[in-house]
Amino acid sequence: STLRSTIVALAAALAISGAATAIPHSTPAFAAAGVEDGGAGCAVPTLPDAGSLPTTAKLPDPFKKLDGTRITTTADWTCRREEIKKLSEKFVYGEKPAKPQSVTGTVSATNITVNVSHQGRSASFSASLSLPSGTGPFPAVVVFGGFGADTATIKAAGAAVINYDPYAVGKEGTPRNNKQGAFYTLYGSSSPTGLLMAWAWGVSRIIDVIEQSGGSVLRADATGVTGCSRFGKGAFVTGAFDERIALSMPIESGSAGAPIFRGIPGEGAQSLSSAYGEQPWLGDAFGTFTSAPSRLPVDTHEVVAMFAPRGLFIMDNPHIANLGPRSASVAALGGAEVYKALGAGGNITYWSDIADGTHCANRPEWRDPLTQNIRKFLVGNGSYTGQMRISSKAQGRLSDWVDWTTPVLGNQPTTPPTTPPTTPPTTPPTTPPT
Ligand code: MCU
Repeated sequence: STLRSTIVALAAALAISGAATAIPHSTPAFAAAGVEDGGAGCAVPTLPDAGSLPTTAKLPDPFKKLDGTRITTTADWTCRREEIKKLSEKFVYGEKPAKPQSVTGTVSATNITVNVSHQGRSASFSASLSLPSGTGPFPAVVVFGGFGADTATIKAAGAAVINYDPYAVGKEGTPRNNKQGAFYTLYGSSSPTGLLMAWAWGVSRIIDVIEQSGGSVLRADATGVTGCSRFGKGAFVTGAFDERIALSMPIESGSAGAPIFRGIPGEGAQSLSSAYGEQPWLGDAFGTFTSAPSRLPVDTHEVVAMFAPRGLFIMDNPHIANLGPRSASVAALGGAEVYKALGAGGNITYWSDIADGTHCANRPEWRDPLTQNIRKFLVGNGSYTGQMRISSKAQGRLSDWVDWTTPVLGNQPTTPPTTPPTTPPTTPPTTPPT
């Protein structure tokens, strides 16, 4: 189609212009920003009311601002991203509060403790830490829950593993009007914010503690996040909403994770009402959209875009339609258009080309891209180029879902990090296992 060839032509043009500003491969191509939300200062217009949203069968245009005009420069992305953030907080996940009044804690070689307090309410949680071999300070990957992530490969690639128990921050099994866990201790058990965003907030507070710890054990500028299934949903939301996270690796996340909401009913994935009702993962406000996702003013391709230009490696399982892998591939392809427009098309990978259909299995196909992504975005010694490795079993077609084209953005720098990226360690990487 015309649209498809336009996108291809634009992508080619961008690939050429991108080559002129090549970044040395010995440093991460794009360091994470030093702040959780670089667009916090943007003046976002009033958001629409839930009751007045039009039905839009196709995916919203990620480049189109709330005022109806499209962004024209890469610098414009910061405030457009903030609009997407606010829309997805209001209609999908619930609000993520900024850093509370007090965050304190410790980082030892084996443990991280976090104490938070806000307006007279306090809570604490901790996470065990497992260091790789070699000499620190190390990058670290926050691993949600105890399954599905290949922690051996993460450590062999040179990153520490932070074992995060999301249930300490947001418990499952509670009704929406009596949510529990550290987040809800601070913000109230009837907070409309869902568990995924509560979990995301908890990871952000761990990063606060790492930042404040003096940097002898862990590097604050090299944090990753991963998890499988419900914890893949958590890893997806966590990485999207904290720009300090340099690499996010959601695995088989399913409905309420990466898949476009609009594609889930047609694909026969876990229904939106099932995902909304099973656990309070999504925010309370999502309740009015479970049977009308085409009224959402935002979809997950734009949540994917919120990661840009940071590292994103989405792992998915094409053998289980309930996970919505076709809809997840559309989210990745749609979000990748924003990566390309920012000149960072090589920073996103979607990989569902795997043999074993077992949910959350340890997969040989992902070992190499996992290692490569960790080296590039966390350790700082890699030169991996991201790819769309979509299984023929569950291939979404972006052209079925979009009626917008990808703009050529003016050549302003992308959101500059507030602090210069740290010089990567000069020690050679440890030899990977064979
Ligand atoms: C894919 O994630 C979920 C799924 O949404 C749930 O319906 C099911 O109960 O659990 C999956 C999961 O977390 O498996 C470990």
